[in-house]
Amino acid sequence: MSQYNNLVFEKNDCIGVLTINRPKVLNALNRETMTELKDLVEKIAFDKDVAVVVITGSGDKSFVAGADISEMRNMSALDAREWGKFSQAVFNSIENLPQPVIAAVNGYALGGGCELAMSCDIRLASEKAKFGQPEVLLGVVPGFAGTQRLPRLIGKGRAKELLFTGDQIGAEEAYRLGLVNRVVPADQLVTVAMEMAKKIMSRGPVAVQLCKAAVNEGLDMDFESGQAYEAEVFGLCFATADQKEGMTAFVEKRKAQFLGK
Ligand code: CO8
Repeated sequence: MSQYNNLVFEKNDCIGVLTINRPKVLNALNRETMTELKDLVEKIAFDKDVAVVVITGSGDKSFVAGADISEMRNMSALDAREWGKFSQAVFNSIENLPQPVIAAVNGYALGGGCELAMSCDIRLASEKAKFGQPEVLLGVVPGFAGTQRLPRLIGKGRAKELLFTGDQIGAEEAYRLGLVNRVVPADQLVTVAMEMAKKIMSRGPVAVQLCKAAVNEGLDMDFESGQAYEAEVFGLCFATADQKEGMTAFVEKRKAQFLGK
């Protein structure tokens, strides 16, 4: 599946590793990359050989240093609006992939890079990673849902400080704010991401996907509707082989062998 100019996608024992690959511009997202990302994510959604996705950036300096400023600078207002809408939809499709998605943030995650990381389910940061929404330094606002996902992740006040100042923060500060799940030494980032992916894969795969759906859908609902949705999903689990296997294995004091159905 690596027919892309700006993406590399490799499958490793049902872990799909997606690398944004424009290292000369610190993996900045241009239209071609975003279009490739849309295509690849659509394929991954239906790929039964991909149980977990890891997204990272090429090279040791940057995850993604934002949208491509050179390409964007001369856009008309209407083009910029369409570019923003298109990219928001691509990031939504990542957030809503059935499979869990781990961002392995190996360096700069600025602007669209921070927004890409936030559309993933879990963020692991190298100790060298830097996060920020520097759009106001360029005279614009975040356009790939940063004004929406950042406050939902770290709270309104802290998000506003980052959005208004455009300051970059290091990995430890990002961890303190709740923007990342874990900070790991740079040379262990991919290993830790793969270990986490393997651990998630060893759990009931249908249950993991339904957990993701319940959290994502539920957060867009009022609490009672979210609970009702959870009850439906909980019931649905009892129509799966994985539920029978998981509970039987517990009673029989053995490790469950899930089939993912
Ligand atoms: N776009 C295009 N090129 C970039 C970008 C980028 N976002 N980031 C880096 N590059 C390029 C540089 O121009 C440079 O190219 P060249 O070698 O040809 O001069 C190369 O990558 C290496 O970068 P630097 O020499 O600048 O490397 P440094 O180590 O000195 O600095 C930084 C690294 C701090 C990451 C610096 O490159 C930087 O500040 N980059 C821009 C970060 C930024 O502002 N990102 C936000 C962009 S805006 C955005 O993402 C959201 C916009 C919303 C879109 C809404 C739809 C319309």
